[in-house]
Amino acid sequence: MTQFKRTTVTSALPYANGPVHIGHLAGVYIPADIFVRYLRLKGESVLFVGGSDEHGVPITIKAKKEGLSPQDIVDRYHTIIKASFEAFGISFDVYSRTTSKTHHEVASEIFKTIYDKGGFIEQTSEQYYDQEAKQFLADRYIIGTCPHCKSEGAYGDQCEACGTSLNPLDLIKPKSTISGSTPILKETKHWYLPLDKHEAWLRQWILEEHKEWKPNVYGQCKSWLDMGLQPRAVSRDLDWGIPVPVPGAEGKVLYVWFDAPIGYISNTKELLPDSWEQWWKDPETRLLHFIGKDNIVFHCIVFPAMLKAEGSYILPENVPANEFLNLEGDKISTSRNWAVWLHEYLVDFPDKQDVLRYVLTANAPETKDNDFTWKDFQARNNNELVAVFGNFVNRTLVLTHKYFDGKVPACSELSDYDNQTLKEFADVKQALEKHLNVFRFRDAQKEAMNLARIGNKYLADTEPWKLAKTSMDRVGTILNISLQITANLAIAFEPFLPFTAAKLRTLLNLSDFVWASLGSIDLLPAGQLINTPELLFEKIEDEAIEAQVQKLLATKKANELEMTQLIHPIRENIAFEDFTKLDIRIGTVVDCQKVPKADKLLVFKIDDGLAGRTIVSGIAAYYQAESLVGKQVCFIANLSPRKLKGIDSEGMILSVENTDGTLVLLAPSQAVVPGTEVK
Ligand code: B3M
Ligand code: ZN
Repeated sequence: MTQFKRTTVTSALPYANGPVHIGHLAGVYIPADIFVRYLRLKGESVLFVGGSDEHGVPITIKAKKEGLSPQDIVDRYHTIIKASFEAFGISFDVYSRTTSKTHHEVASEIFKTIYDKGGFIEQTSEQYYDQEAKQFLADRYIIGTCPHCKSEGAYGDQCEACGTSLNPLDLIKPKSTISGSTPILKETKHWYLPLDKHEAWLRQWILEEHKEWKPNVYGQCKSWLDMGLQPRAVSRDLDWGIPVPVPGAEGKVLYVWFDAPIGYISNTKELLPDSWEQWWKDPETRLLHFIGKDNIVFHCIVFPAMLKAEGSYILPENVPANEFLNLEGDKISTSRNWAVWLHEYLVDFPDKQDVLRYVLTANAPETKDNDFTWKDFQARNNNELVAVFGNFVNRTLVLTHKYFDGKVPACSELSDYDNQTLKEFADVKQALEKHLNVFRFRDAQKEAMNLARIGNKYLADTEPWKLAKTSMDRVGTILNISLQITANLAIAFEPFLPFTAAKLRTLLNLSDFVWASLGSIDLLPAGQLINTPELLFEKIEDEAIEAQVQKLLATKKANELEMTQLIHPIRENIAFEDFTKLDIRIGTVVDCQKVPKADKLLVFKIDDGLAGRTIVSGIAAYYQAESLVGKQVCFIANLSPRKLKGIDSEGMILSVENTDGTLVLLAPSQAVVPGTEVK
C-alpha cells in the first residue's frame, strides 16, 4: 500500500446547459464534499476541484433554440450552478470552467503531447454534411424516421420514442435540423485514441490491481474490457469547443469528453499556477474521481488512457461512482422538468440546506438506484433531525442555562449508567472512520446520528429536570456529559451537515475542533460559557410537503399535455364512397408464428369466415406470437396481396400506434362471428 502525502478529489463537471438538481447533489457533490471535509478535519492535505463543462453539442443546440450564442448559455448556467453549490456548502477549493483560457491552453498542450508521441491514429469516414449550412452535422443535428419503430423525429444518435441508440447513417429520410435540407455524405478526417492498444495494461491495472473498487464500478469496467475496446474519436466537426491544435484540422474541435476531464487539471492550474503539478504528477498523490454511473467508462478507461498516453500524469486510485437517484418513482429528467432544482429548493426551504444534505445522504444511491420522496424528506426531518438530534441538543442547552446560568457544570462522580453511555459513544469515531474510508457515507451518517440517539436516550433515562431539587451535583454531571456529547456532534456532523455543525460550534464556543478529538469527553472545560440556545431544526408541516407534491403533479400534467400534442393533425376530408372502398373485417387468429430471419414480423393464419387467409404483420416487437392465438383482430380484407419475406400477405392487420411508438392491436369489444364487416 502506497502511503499518500495528499489527495486530489475531483467531482464531475456538470454540463452548463441547465441548473443542477438533487440527483447531481446526491450522486456526486455531497459524497465528494463529505469526504473532503473529513480529510480536512483530519488535517490531511487535500484539494477539491470542480467546475462547469461548457463544450459539447447540447449547449450549441440550446443556444440556437434561444437565439443566443453558446457563450451566453454557459455564462448563464455556470453562474446558477456555481451559486447552488456554494449555497449547499460544497466546499470546492476551485470551481472554474472549461471555457477558461487556462483550460484551452492545458487541453491543447495535452492533445499536442499525445499527438507528437504518435498516440493518436487518423481515420477518414463518411459523415452527414449540410450543404446549405456548409457544415458537418453532429448526430443530434440530424433527425429522421427511426428504422426500428418508424416514428418520426428520431435523432441521429437515439430514437426517443423507442429508446434505441442509432447510428445517423441508419435513419430513414434524414434531415438537417439546421437548414431542413437533406444532408449528403462527405468524407471527414478525425483523430482517434486507439483504446484497443491500451487494453492490456487497463485490464491489469483495473481488474487485477483495483479489485477494491466498488462492485458497480468494477463490474462496468470489466464488461467494457471484456467486450474489447475500440479506437474512439477525440475530435468533432463543430465550431464550439477547443480547436484541434494540429495542422489540417480547420473547423474541428476536441470532442467534449476529451477536454472535459482535463478541466480538472486546468482548474487546479488556475488555482495553483506554481504548484499544480504535485497534485497531478506526484506518485505520492492519491487521485479520486467522484462521479455518477453514466460517467464510469470515461473516468476509468478513456481518461486514464489519455493520461497514460501523455505520459507524465498519475492515474486515479479510486473512482467511487454512484448509481442514480429517482424522484417519486420516476427517473429524474431535465427535459421533462422532473427534478427538484437546487435553486428552487433554496427559495421554498430557505436555510434548510442541511436538511436536504441529510436526506440525500441517508438515501444516497451508493449501491443501487434510490428514490427521493417528499414524504420521506418530511419524515426524516421531523423524526430524526428534529426529534432526535435537535431535541437532544436543545434540551441540553436549555437545561444548562436554567440550572447553571449557561456555564458548563463540573462533572462529579460517574454512575454505572454514565459509564455505560460513555463506553457506547467511545466507539463512534472508529465506526465512522471505517465507513468514511471506503466511501460508505450513508452508513457513516447513521453512525453520527447514533451519537445523537445515545445522547437523547441518556437524557430521557436520567431525567435531570427531576433531580434539580435533590442533587444539583448529579444534574451537573448529567449535563456535563450531555454537553460533551453535543460538542462531539459538532465534530462528527461537520462533514455531513456543515451549517449545523458551525451553528453548534458557535453555540458552544467550541475551539478544539479537529477529528482527532472525536470521542473525547473533555471538549468543553467546566465553567465555559454556552450561548443562548437556538433551535437547530424545525418541523416541516404537511402543507409545505403538499405544495411540493402539487408542483410535481403539475409537471406531470404538463408533460402529458405535451404528449398529446404529438398526435398528428387530422388529414384532409374524404368522400363517403372512398371509405366504403375499404373492406374492413374481424377475424379470429388460428395460428401465429414468428417469420424466420425477420425480427419484426409475425405471420398470422386468420379465420375470416371464408377459406381463411394469411397475413404478415410488423408487430413482433410488441406481442408474443403464441399469445395471439384465439384472439380476434381487425383487418383490411381487400388490400392487394403483397409478398413479404417470401410470404403472400393477403391484407393488413390494424393496430394503433401509441405516442411512445409502441403498437397495440385493434379488436372488437366483444367476440363476433369471424368474417363480419366493420362499418
Ligand atoms: N459533463 C457529464 C455529466 O454532467 C459530463 C461530466 C464531465 S466530467 C469530466 O454527467
Ligand atoms: Zn424508434
